[in-house]
Amino acid sequence: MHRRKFVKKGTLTALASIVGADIVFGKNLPIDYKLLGLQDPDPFKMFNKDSQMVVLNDKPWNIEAQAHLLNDTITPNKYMFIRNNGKIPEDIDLANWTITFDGESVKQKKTYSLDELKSKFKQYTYQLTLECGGNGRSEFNPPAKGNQWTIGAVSCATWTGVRLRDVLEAIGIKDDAVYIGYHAADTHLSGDPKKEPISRGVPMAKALQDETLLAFKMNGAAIPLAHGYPLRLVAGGWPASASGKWINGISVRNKVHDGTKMTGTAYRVPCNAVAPGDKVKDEDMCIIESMPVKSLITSPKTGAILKEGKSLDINGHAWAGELKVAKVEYSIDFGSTWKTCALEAPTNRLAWQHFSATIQFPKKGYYEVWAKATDSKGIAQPMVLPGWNPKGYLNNACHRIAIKIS
Ligand SMILES: Nc1nc2c(c(=O)[nH]1)N[C@H]1C(S)=C(S)[C@@H](COP(=O)(O)O)O[C@H]1N2
Ligand SMILES: [Mo]
Repeated sequence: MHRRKFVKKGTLTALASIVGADIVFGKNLPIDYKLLGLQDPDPFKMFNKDSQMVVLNDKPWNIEAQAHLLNDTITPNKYMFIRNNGKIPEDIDLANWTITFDGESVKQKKTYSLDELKSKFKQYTYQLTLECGGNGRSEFNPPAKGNQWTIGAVSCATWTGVRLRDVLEAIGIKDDAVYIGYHAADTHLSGDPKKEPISRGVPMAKALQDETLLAFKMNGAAIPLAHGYPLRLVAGGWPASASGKWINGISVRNKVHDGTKMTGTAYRVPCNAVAPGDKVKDEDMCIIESMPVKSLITSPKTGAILKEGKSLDINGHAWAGELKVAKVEYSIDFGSTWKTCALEAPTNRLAWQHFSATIQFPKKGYYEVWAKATDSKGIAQPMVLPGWNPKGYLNNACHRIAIKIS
């Protein structure tokens, strides 16, 4: 007779503590059996996310919000999207964390500990919009490879830290400085320690803006691990890929930074519009800088049902990269006519702006509420998909929700 091997008692006790309960019939388990409760780590628990968040990928972890989850003025961690290119660093040694400034264009190489950064430089807090360049990618046709973000790869939390500018001025940068590039502690999916999952950056003008921070707090507390603990670059209004998480180095470059995902087609769009599906040469692709104007209706949730005669309050946010949002309008007749929403000023530059409106519907039936923001230069969101591009970036088409009046 075939003899099966069973799990040992010590192993069972250990397993029980991981699944969080006594494994009642554990003695019947074959030795190589994998308990269902152990197979998949629960990302919502692991990252303190709301269970309505949507997991797009687990290797690496990429998780997005839904529109109605983003209703808060300041995005709490539980509703903040996660975008990773590599593996989240483990075993972070806070006491020994350092950041080194180097590159062709620093006067001398310099390393700071976190305590030094915090004590030597003045601290600032800003609310900053971070939107993934690929937010909205799922709608492009022909489709683009990569995480199929719908609308949920945007957040606007408060970030506290020191100004990158103050640190660069203390170190001294040469006149030929053109760009900064970040280096970080996350590891490449291949496991190759020499490869960086991502190492992007921004031109000096953006690096030296008041709001560009080396941040160590998010929403008043230590930055959650998935969002860059213990130190993160935050460059609001630009594709969030420029905001390096877990950073331990900044290189001041005398040319456009050429780190991983700065070159080729990554975070670039055709310099001139192309037809959907066209091949574009690398040299005809331009780096994405300020993000385009966009808005999101965060309340009510799409599909809301309302009694006839009742008015509907809508709420949402609008943002426009480096620019301010000048107006937000809504339409209930598929874009034929538009009415103005109330629009608040941003808390500070590069923070999203809150809008609201009270809507009356003429009679029973199915409606869609569309929202359209216009930036301070008069550029509005398109109602249909904007320019197709090979990697599916910068979809800022109008957001829509369905409403039924019964
Ligand atoms: N070190 C490091 N920084 C990173 C990334 C990364 O993979 N590694 N992803 C970038 C991208 S593409 C985005 S959209 C944002 C996402 O920030 P979040 O996960 O805090 O929302 O982080 C950016 N910074
Ligand atoms: Mo991103």
